Amino acid sequence: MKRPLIAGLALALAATALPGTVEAAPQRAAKATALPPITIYHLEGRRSERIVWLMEELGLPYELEFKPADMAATSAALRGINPAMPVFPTVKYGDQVLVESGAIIDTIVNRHAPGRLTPPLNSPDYPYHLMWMHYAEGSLASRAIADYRVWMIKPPTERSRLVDSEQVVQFAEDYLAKHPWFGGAEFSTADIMMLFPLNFAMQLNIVDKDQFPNVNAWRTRIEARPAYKRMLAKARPRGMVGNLPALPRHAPAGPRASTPVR
Ligand SMILES: N[C@@H](CCC(=O)N[C@@H](CS)C(=O)NCC(=O)O)C(=O)O
Repeated sequence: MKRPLIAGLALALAATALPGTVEAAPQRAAKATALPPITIYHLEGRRSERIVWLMEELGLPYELEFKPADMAATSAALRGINPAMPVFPTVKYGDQVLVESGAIIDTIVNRHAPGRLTPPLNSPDYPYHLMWMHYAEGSLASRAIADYRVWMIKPPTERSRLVDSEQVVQFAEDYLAKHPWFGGAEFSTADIMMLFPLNFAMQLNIVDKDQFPNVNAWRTRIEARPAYKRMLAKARPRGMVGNLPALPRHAPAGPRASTPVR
Protein backbone atom coordinates (compact mmCIF):
# COMPACT_ATOMS: atom_id res chain seq x y z
CA MET A 1 0.00 0.00 0.00
CA LYS A 2 1.25 3.45 -0.90
CA ARG A 3 1.71 5.84 2.06
CA PRO A 4 0.80 9.52 1.56
CA LEU A 5 3.99 11.57 1.21
CA ILE A 6 3.46 13.76 4.33
CA ALA A 7 2.75 10.79 6.61
CA GLY A 8 5.78 8.98 5.22
CA LEU A 9 8.00 12.00 5.90
CA ALA A 10 6.70 12.30 9.46
CA LEU A 11 7.48 8.63 10.12
CA ALA A 12 10.97 8.99 8.71
CA LEU A 13 11.65 12.04 10.88
CA ALA A 14 10.36 10.31 14.01
CA ALA A 15 12.49 7.25 13.30
CA THR A 16 15.72 9.24 12.94
CA ALA A 17 14.96 11.38 16.08
CA LEU A 18 17.02 14.30 14.81
CA PRO A 19 18.72 16.48 17.42
CA GLY A 20 16.39 19.35 18.19
CA THR A 21 13.21 17.26 18.19
CA VAL A 22 11.42 17.23 21.53
CA GLU A 23 12.28 13.62 22.40
CA ALA A 24 15.95 13.82 21.52
CA ALA A 25 16.68 17.24 23.04
CA PRO A 26 19.04 17.00 26.01
CA GLN A 27 18.01 18.92 29.10
CA ARG A 28 19.59 22.33 29.06
CA ALA A 29 19.48 24.73 32.01
CA ALA A 30 17.75 27.92 30.84
CA LYS A 31 19.66 31.15 31.34
CA ALA A 32 18.68 33.20 34.37
CA THR A 33 17.29 36.65 33.57
CA ALA A 34 17.88 39.74 35.71
CA LEU A 35 15.66 39.94 38.79
CA PRO A 36 13.39 43.00 38.91
CA PRO A 37 12.91 44.75 42.27
CA ILE A 38 10.80 42.52 44.51
CA THR A 39 8.69 43.68 47.46
CA ILE A 40 6.94 41.06 49.58
CA TYR A 41 3.84 42.23 51.45
CA HIS A 42 3.90 40.08 54.51
CA LEU A 43 2.24 39.28 57.82
CA GLU A 44 3.78 37.06 60.50
CA GLY A 45 3.03 33.33 60.14
CA ARG A 46 1.12 33.71 56.86
CA ARG A 47 1.81 32.25 53.44
CA SER A 48 4.01 35.24 52.60
CA GLU A 49 6.69 33.44 54.65
CA ARG A 50 7.00 31.06 51.69
CA ILE A 51 8.33 33.83 49.47
CA VAL A 52 10.72 35.19 52.11
CA TRP A 53 12.00 31.66 52.69
CA LEU A 54 12.39 31.05 48.92
CA MET A 55 14.45 34.23 48.51
CA GLU A 56 16.62 33.21 51.48
CA GLU A 57 17.16 29.74 50.00
CA LEU A 58 18.12 31.26 46.64
CA GLY A 59 20.15 34.15 48.09
CA LEU A 60 18.20 36.68 46.00
CA PRO A 61 17.46 40.27 47.13
CA TYR A 62 14.02 41.48 48.21
CA GLU A 63 12.27 44.13 50.25
CA LEU A 64 10.01 43.03 53.07
CA GLU A 65 6.96 45.21 53.67
CA PHE A 66 5.39 44.77 57.09
CA LYS A 67 5.23 46.34 60.51
CA PRO A 68 6.27 43.73 63.08
CA ALA A 69 3.48 42.91 65.57
CA ASP A 70 1.18 45.55 64.05
CA MET A 71 -1.59 43.84 62.09
CA ALA A 72 -3.57 47.02 61.44
CA ALA A 73 -0.66 48.93 59.85
CA THR A 74 0.47 45.83 57.93
CA SER A 75 -3.04 45.25 56.53
CA ALA A 76 -3.36 48.92 55.59
CA ALA A 77 -0.12 48.74 53.57
CA LEU A 78 -1.38 45.61 51.80
CA ARG A 79 -4.73 47.21 50.98
CA GLY A 80 -2.88 50.22 49.64
CA ILE A 81 -1.22 48.17 46.93
CA ASN A 82 -3.82 45.43 46.41
CA PRO A 83 -7.30 46.63 47.44
CA ALA A 84 -9.11 44.18 45.17
CA MET A 85 -7.42 41.03 46.53
CA PRO A 86 -5.72 41.84 49.83
CA VAL A 87 -4.00 38.54 50.63
CA PHE A 88 -0.59 37.57 51.95
CA PRO A 89 1.52 37.10 49.96
CA THR A 90 1.04 39.96 47.59
CA VAL A 91 4.30 40.56 45.74
CA LYS A 92 5.34 43.59 43.73
CA TYR A 93 7.47 42.09 40.94
CA GLY A 94 8.88 44.99 38.94
CA ASP A 95 5.73 46.94 38.13
CA GLN A 96 3.42 43.88 38.34
CA VAL A 97 1.34 43.06 41.43
CA LEU A 98 1.06 39.29 41.95
CA VAL A 99 -0.87 36.93 44.25
CA GLU A 100 -0.78 33.10 44.60
CA SER A 101 2.36 31.89 46.32
CA GLY A 102 2.85 28.88 44.01
CA ALA A 103 2.74 31.02 40.88
CA ILE A 104 5.08 33.59 42.44
CA ILE A 105 7.55 30.86 43.40
CA ASP A 106 7.46 29.32 39.92
CA THR A 107 7.95 32.70 38.25
CA ILE A 108 10.97 33.55 40.39
CA VAL A 109 12.62 30.13 40.07
CA ASN A 110 11.92 29.61 36.37
CA ARG A 111 13.10 33.06 35.35
CA HIS A 112 15.78 33.94 37.86
CA ALA A 113 17.10 30.67 39.30
CA PRO A 114 16.40 28.04 36.62
CA GLY A 115 17.19 24.52 37.73
CA ARG A 116 17.42 25.46 41.44
CA LEU A 117 15.16 23.88 44.11
CA THR A 118 13.50 21.79 41.39
CA PRO A 119 14.26 18.18 40.38
CA PRO A 120 15.45 17.74 36.77
CA LEU A 121 12.52 17.80 34.36
CA ASN A 122 13.18 14.24 33.15
CA SER A 123 13.73 12.74 36.61
CA PRO A 124 11.16 10.47 38.29
CA ASP A 125 10.99 13.02 41.14
CA TYR A 126 9.73 15.84 38.92
CA PRO A 127 6.07 14.78 38.58
CA TYR A 128 5.82 14.26 42.35
CA HIS A 129 7.50 17.61 43.04
CA LEU A 130 4.94 19.32 40.79
CA MET A 131 2.09 17.32 42.31
CA TRP A 132 2.97 18.51 45.85
CA MET A 133 3.47 22.07 44.61
CA HIS A 134 -0.20 22.05 43.61
CA TYR A 135 -1.48 19.72 46.32
CA ALA A 136 -0.40 22.17 49.03
CA GLU A 137 -3.10 24.69 48.13
CA GLY A 138 -5.41 22.66 45.87
CA SER A 139 -6.11 19.74 48.23
CA LEU A 140 -4.40 20.22 51.58
CA ALA A 141 -4.98 23.88 52.50
CA SER A 142 -8.46 23.96 51.01
CA ARG A 143 -9.65 20.93 53.00
CA ALA A 144 -7.91 21.88 56.24
CA ILE A 145 -9.40 25.38 56.10
CA ALA A 146 -12.87 24.04 55.20
CA ASP A 147 -12.74 21.60 58.15
CA TYR A 148 -11.52 24.34 60.49
CA ARG A 149 -14.34 26.67 59.50
CA VAL A 150 -16.96 23.95 59.89
CA TRP A 151 -15.59 23.03 63.31
CA MET A 152 -15.72 26.64 64.46
CA ILE A 153 -19.41 26.84 63.55
CA LYS A 154 -20.65 23.35 64.40
CA PRO A 155 -18.29 20.59 65.61
CA PRO A 156 -19.05 17.41 63.64
CA THR A 157 -19.93 14.14 65.36
CA GLU A 158 -18.46 11.81 62.72
CA ARG A 159 -15.85 11.85 59.96
CA SER A 160 -16.94 13.39 56.68
CA ARG A 161 -17.64 11.03 53.82
CA LEU A 162 -15.72 13.44 51.59
CA VAL A 163 -11.92 13.54 51.57
CA ASP A 164 -11.09 15.37 54.80
CA SER A 165 -8.08 16.87 56.58
CA GLU A 166 -7.02 13.57 58.15
CA GLN A 167 -6.91 11.91 54.75
CA VAL A 168 -5.00 14.70 52.97
CA VAL A 169 -2.39 14.79 55.75
CA GLN A 170 -2.18 10.97 55.78
CA PHE A 171 -1.41 11.01 52.04
CA ALA A 172 1.55 13.33 52.73
CA GLU A 173 2.61 11.15 55.69
CA ASP A 174 2.69 8.05 53.45
CA TYR A 175 4.79 9.79 50.80
CA LEU A 176 7.31 10.88 53.43
CA ALA A 177 7.65 7.25 54.57
CA LYS A 178 9.49 6.62 51.28
CA HIS A 179 11.01 10.01 50.40
CA PRO A 180 12.91 12.51 52.57
CA TRP A 181 11.40 15.57 50.86
CA PHE A 182 8.28 16.44 48.89
CA GLY A 183 10.67 17.10 46.00
CA GLY A 184 11.76 13.43 46.28
CA ALA A 185 15.48 12.96 46.95
CA GLU A 186 16.26 16.65 47.47
CA PHE A 187 14.63 19.62 49.17
CA SER A 188 12.59 21.62 46.63
CA THR A 189 10.03 24.38 46.37
CA ALA A 190 7.36 21.70 46.97
CA ASP A 191 8.62 21.56 50.57
CA ILE A 192 8.26 25.34 50.81
CA MET A 193 4.66 25.04 49.61
CA MET A 194 3.74 22.13 51.89
CA LEU A 195 4.91 23.55 55.24
CA PHE A 196 2.20 26.17 55.73
CA PRO A 197 -0.85 23.89 55.37
CA LEU A 198 0.75 21.05 57.36
CA ASN A 199 1.59 23.47 60.20
CA PHE A 200 -1.91 24.92 59.96
CA ALA A 201 -3.54 21.48 60.21
CA MET A 202 -1.34 20.31 63.07
CA GLN A 203 -0.96 23.44 65.18
CA LEU A 204 -4.68 24.20 65.14
CA ASN A 205 -5.58 20.58 66.04
CA ILE A 206 -7.46 20.09 62.80
CA VAL A 207 -5.71 16.72 62.80
CA ASP A 208 -4.03 14.89 65.67
CA LYS A 209 -0.38 15.83 65.15
CA ASP A 210 0.89 12.80 67.06
CA GLN A 211 -0.47 10.51 64.34
CA PHE A 212 1.95 11.78 61.70
CA PRO A 213 5.56 10.97 62.74
CA ASN A 214 7.00 11.30 59.22
CA VAL A 215 5.55 14.78 58.81
CA ASN A 216 6.89 15.74 62.25
CA ALA A 217 10.39 14.45 61.38
CA TRP A 218 10.24 16.39 58.09
CA ARG A 219 9.21 19.57 59.97
CA THR A 220 12.24 19.13 62.25
CA ARG A 221 14.52 18.84 59.19
CA ILE A 222 12.96 21.98 57.74
CA GLU A 223 13.46 23.92 60.98
CA ALA A 224 17.18 23.08 60.88
CA ARG A 225 17.68 24.73 57.48
CA PRO A 226 19.74 27.94 57.74
CA ALA A 227 17.53 29.70 55.15
CA TYR A 228 14.41 28.79 57.14
CA LYS A 229 16.02 30.22 60.30
CA ARG A 230 16.93 33.41 58.43
CA MET A 231 13.33 33.67 57.23
CA LEU A 232 12.07 33.39 60.82
CA ALA A 233 14.51 36.04 62.04
CA LYS A 234 13.39 38.49 59.36
CA ALA A 235 9.70 37.63 59.00
CA ARG A 236 8.80 36.92 62.66
CA PRO A 237 11.24 39.11 64.62
CA ARG A 238 8.70 39.55 67.43
CA GLY A 239 6.96 36.18 67.13
CA MET A 240 3.53 35.52 65.68
CA VAL A 241 0.62 37.95 65.63
CA GLY A 242 -3.10 37.31 65.31
CA ASN A 243 -2.99 33.56 65.87
CA LEU A 244 -6.20 31.73 65.08
CA PRO A 245 -7.55 29.75 68.04
CA ALA A 246 -6.76 26.03 67.99
CA LEU A 247 -9.65 23.57 67.98
CA PRO A 248 -10.21 21.94 71.36
CA ARG A 249 -9.28 18.59 69.83
CA HIS A 250 -8.84 17.08 66.41
CA ALA A 251 -11.77 15.84 64.32
CA PRO A 252 -13.19 12.53 65.53
CA ALA A 253 -11.27 9.49 64.36
CA GLY A 254 -12.91 6.28 63.23
CA PRO A 255 -14.57 5.14 60.05
CA ARG A 256 -16.26 7.51 57.69
CA ALA A 257 -19.99 7.54 57.05
CA SER A 258 -20.65 4.94 54.36
CA THR A 259 -23.17 6.87 52.29
CA PRO A 260 -21.80 7.29 48.78
CA VAL A 261 -20.50 10.72 47.84
CA ARG A 262 -22.88 12.74 45.71
N1 LIG B 1 -3.73 30.45 47.62
C1 LIG B 1 -3.19 31.71 48.10
C2 LIG B 1 -3.81 31.99 49.46
C3 LIG B 1 -3.49 33.37 50.02
C4 LIG B 1 -4.21 33.60 51.34
O1 LIG B 1 -5.42 33.32 51.48
N2 LIG B 1 -3.48 34.12 52.34
C5 LIG B 1 -4.08 34.34 53.64
C6 LIG B 1 -3.00 34.41 54.71
S1 LIG B 1 -2.12 32.92 54.92
C7 LIG B 1 -4.77 35.68 53.64
O2 LIG B 1 -4.18 36.67 53.25
N3 LIG B 1 -6.01 35.70 54.12
C8 LIG B 1 -6.73 36.92 54.27
C9 LIG B 1 -8.16 36.72 53.95
O3 LIG B 1 -8.52 35.63 53.48
O4 LIG B 1 -8.89 37.67 54.15
C10 LIG B 1 -1.66 31.61 48.15
O5 LIG B 1 -1.14 30.49 48.16
O6 LIG B 1 -0.97 32.62 48.11
